[in-house]
Amino acid sequence: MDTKAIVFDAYGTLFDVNSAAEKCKDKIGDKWVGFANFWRTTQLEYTWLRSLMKRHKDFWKVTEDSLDKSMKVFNIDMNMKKDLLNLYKILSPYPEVKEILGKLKDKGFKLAILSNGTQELLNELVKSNKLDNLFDDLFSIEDVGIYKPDSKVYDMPVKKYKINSSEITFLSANTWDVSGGGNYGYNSIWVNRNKAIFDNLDFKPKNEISDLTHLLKII
Ligand code: LAC
Repeated sequence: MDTKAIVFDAYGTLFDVNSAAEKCKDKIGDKWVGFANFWRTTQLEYTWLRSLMKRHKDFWKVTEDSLDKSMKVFNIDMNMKKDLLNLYKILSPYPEVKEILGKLKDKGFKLAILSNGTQELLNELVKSNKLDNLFDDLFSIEDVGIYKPDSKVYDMPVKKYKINSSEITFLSANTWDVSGGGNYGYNSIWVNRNKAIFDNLDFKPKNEISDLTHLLKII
């Protein structure tokens, strides 16, 4: 495998998207998991629908719009909206992330994030978690104005680093994003943290890992 750059999805792959709702679970109650999953699914649906409708709105506004609907569906006190949004800006990374990124950097790999998030959101996520010195680039889809899995998004690191798509190892926990990057030509690896089932979208990753620690053995 001739990897020149390792590119990571952000939400769900490096950062735990459920951690905002989890931090409010005392107030939300047992339904917090269902609510968190519904919020995430709605948020992603809005990105795909807006791309297809050519009605782009940035990821922060989409996150707020999808939260608003999810709070209504799950009958959650609207006074919590601000707290949930503020927590979404500082989502926690998964436990192994910092150590593994440090080891990959020491091995000399170029490291980047490629995400639906705005530049401001990505900056805040890495800064608040003290990961900002580990990345060469934080690529935001705002630079191309359309969401994943449009190929313009996956083009960004290829153009910047002037390398072939197959020289990029791309990691995502989101099955559709693994397929998007894989169909584009990346060496796409699925971070299957929750023993999920893969999609049928004309791409199967050669590698599936349960968390980032396994990446060190295959890269
Ligand atoms: C992202 C979403 C897809 O970070 O997780 O782009």
